[in-house]
Amino acid sequence: MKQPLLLIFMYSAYPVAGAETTKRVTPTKSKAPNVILIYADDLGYGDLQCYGAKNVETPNVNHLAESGILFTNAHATAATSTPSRYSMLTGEYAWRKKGTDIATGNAGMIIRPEQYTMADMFKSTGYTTAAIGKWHLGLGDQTGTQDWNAPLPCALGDLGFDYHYIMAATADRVPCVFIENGKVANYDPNAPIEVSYQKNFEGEPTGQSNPEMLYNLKPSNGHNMSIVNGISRIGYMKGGGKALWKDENIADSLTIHAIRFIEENKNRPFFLYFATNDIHVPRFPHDRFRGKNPMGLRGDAIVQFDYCVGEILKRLETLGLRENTLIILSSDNGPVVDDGYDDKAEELLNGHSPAGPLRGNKYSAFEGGTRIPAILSWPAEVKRGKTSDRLVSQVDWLASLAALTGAIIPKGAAPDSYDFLGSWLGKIKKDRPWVIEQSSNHTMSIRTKNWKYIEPHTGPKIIPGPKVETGSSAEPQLYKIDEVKEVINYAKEMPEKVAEMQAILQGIREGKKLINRQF
Ligand code: NG6
Ligand code: CA
Repeated sequence: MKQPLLLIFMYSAYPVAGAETTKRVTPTKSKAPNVILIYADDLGYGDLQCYGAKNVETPNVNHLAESGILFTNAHATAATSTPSRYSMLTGEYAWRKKGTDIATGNAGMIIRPEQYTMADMFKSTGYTTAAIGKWHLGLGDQTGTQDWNAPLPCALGDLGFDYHYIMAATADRVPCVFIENGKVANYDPNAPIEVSYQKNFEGEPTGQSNPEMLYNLKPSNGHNMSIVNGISRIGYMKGGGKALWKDENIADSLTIHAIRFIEENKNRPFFLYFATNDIHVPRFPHDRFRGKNPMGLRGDAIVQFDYCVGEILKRLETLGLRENTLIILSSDNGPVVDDGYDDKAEELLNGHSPAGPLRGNKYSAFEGGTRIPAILSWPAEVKRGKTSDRLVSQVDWLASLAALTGAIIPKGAAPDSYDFLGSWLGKIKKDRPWVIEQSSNHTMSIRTKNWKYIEPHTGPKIIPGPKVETGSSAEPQLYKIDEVKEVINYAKEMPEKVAEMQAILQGIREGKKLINRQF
């Protein structure tokens, strides 16, 4: 049985191996805070009211932001889910590791059991840990070999999570069942599950062969394979029976499990990775969130996301845990409008700009792909009502939170994660010297506080389905951040700046430690 943390909590007093040490921050009087990471999917820089959205109300997220710090210059490491989550949970850039692009639902576990994760870090200092929601980092030993009717040979329990209740990949990828502690939740022995990303199972309808069965949502691009709950998906599956999810209940189901985990651990420090399905496609929120904004299903999914945040805050409050719970709310990558289902998201934007003033969306090397909303709230220690334009990256959460808990990161683990706890808590005015971003076609960018350099890449300029600008160009691109929209390319005019940015990027590729250890 795990014991509550007994140490007097002084996050600055512990050296963090494998990561940088921040300037000493005033030791806190609080005992180890609970940590909740609310990680939205495809939520853009302009999608929340507190970030300027006009067409949708997000009172709970606004309230969270008012209770802490709203970051205007926070970055995911990649413009799609799998690499972004990989980097965030391991503290290693995904581009250092093969097989970290958008994963299928039958991908083998991408983070290997021997790797160090954020959950391992929390566990090492006595926290109880859980992952609830979208996973998208593979399960089981090897791609395509999983037997979904038996306990999986490796799952999140091997990555430091004491409890998990997850979707294997995304809601638009089979298998459409929740996995609880390595087994299909609510397993139906009368409907054995088979999954293939190669070919359909005989006699099973697909979106392509039986479009008349798509009573909930039709695809606009791809997504025409197995049909579950009147929605066709990517990949083929058979069976599932009563274990199959209903899209309209996913948010409730995840929230209920998250709240149950909080309740069960109210007397000891816990870490909860709450990765919502919202606002990824297929957007099919519950009826009670429908029609509350002019943007149709995409807006409704934002409203549903906000509700889930509210439920968690409410429960923390009634349990008396809110003061000493550190919550970070963010998103895995930038927004997308039409991501493959005919949900009228584009037609109904009504002037809304999902990426706010930024150029580019999900998938893109432009800022909209990776500059994301980020809010930190910890009433016991962090002043309320602040906005921060510190340049910060999600890859640093691991080392920063390790500095907070006093965890020692083993040598060689989390090589790209640095301790910027002071910046995240608003106690030190320090920018990360640079952040690295990876687009969906692996165009690499480096962004400092004032400049952004995008490496030359010969890929197409537009992804046709979602009509997203990739940001790729055969020419080097250099943009001034204070111009907000990346439009005027200064690369030709400023070759020294280009060379300087290239040199940093090259150094990082080679694994050099380029951040000064003392701030
Ligand atoms: C794309 C899917 C898109 C989405 C994305 C992953 C098509 C046409 N598009 O391939 O719908 O699932 O992968 O999104 O299939 S992510 O946020 O999980 O990275
Ligand atoms: Ca995503």
